[in-house]
Amino acid sequence: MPLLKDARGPEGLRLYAIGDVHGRLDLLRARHAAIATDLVRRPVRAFRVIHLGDYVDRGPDSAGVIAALIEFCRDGDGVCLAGNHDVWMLRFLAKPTAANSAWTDFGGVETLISYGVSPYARGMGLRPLKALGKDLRAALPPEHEAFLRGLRACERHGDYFFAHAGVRPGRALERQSLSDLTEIREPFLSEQGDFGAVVVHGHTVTPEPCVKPNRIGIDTKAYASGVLTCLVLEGAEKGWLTPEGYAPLMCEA
Ligand SMILES: [Mn+2]
Repeated sequence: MPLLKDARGPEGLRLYAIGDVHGRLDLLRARHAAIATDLVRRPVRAFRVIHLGDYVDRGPDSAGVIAALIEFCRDGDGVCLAGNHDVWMLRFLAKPTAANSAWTDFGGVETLISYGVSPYARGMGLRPLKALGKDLRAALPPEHEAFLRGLRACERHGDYFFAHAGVRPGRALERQSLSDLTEIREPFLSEQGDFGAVVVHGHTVTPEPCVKPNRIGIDTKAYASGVLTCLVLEGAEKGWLTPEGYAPLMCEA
């Protein structure tokens, strides 16, 4: 399987991959607008916008992000992969107990607020998890829950494999587990070998996109940095969507 410098996507299909959004509706909207502009400037037969997961938590408007993604993906040109935060939210919804408190501990509080649920007791700590779960259940529109349940674990196009966190080295791409696809860091990040495709992922924050011969990481911590990275792949071409437009990726990898 080719490494990045020789990797190719399917002919005639432009792939846009967007990193971890984490409640930043403003940045997601700007990215979608930039894609629309790019498609006018550089028309293409077909395109697909692959969102790499972690739509909720940390940033201010998770509810708005989910509503925008539902709308954006309606016409079939967009797809949304599952991130660990999205999975955690669903688990909390199903069972709001200490076993699933990773969600409220790592940014879920902001998501609750975005759905109009107040997470704190007056001047005190978090309200009981059970009560939060009940209020979230009441506040969450059914189509938002259906969106979260419908997230895909991964997607492959040509020589590229897309997943939120990465893959387990040594295991076939078709046999990866949901927990690895949505949560893995090591030994994926240090692996220098060929995964069977170039893996495009988010989840692990880097100040700049991380371009390696066997993977591209594009989580640039949008919720805090304001930079929501968008990778563009088309045939043998690789590049970025910058505020100024399309910029080719110089690739020695
Ligand atoms: Mn993540």
